Amino acid sequence: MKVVCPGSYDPITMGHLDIIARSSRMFEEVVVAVVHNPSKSGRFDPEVRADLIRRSLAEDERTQSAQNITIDLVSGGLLVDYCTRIGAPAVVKGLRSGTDFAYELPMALMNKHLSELETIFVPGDPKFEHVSSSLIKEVHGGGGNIEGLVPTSVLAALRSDAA
Ligand code: COD
Repeated sequence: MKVVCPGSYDPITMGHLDIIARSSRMFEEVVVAVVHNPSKSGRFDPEVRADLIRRSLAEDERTQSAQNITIDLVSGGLLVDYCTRIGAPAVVKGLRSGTDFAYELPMALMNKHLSELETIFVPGDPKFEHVSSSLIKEVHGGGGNIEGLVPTSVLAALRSDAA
């Protein structure tokens, strides 16, 4: 089955990478979709986010030789329409906590309602339960140590961005 791992990935973290790596073991094809809202500016441009994902996949021994992972940019529109267009019947979402579930469940039900798109929830690795892109940016911006929580290429990009 072809699945989509959608997210903002601004930037990719070790939590995201873990979900992508595990998805690539479970499914034939995994599309990592960088979904961005053209009217909102993130910390990194969508193309840079995609490039950081590509570098992160190359760094991780679970994904560096995986042949079934592709990266795509999705600008505006509904996720269900994108998934229909590329022929993916399901999305994979990582869950860190009950709060994530409460946030994700209405989206999952809406996507099912709109076009029978299924959502597969994968429990996140507890090591990365406290990790989100927004906290990474905040902690790094305040001078905190985020080593081990993001791939090396992301750490380098955050450091050079701040320079
Ligand atoms: N461990 C495990 N999973 C994690 C971790 C972690 N440490 N960090 C993040 N994740 C999971 C998140 O739970 C989420 O499932 C996924 O990774 C992506 O996370 P983010 O933060 O990069 O992305 P979000 O949550 O900002 O992305 C939301 C979407 C862009 C996927 C969503 O808003 C969407 O589908 N938008 C498209 C428009 C649309 O269709 N809207 C209607 C929806 S019903």
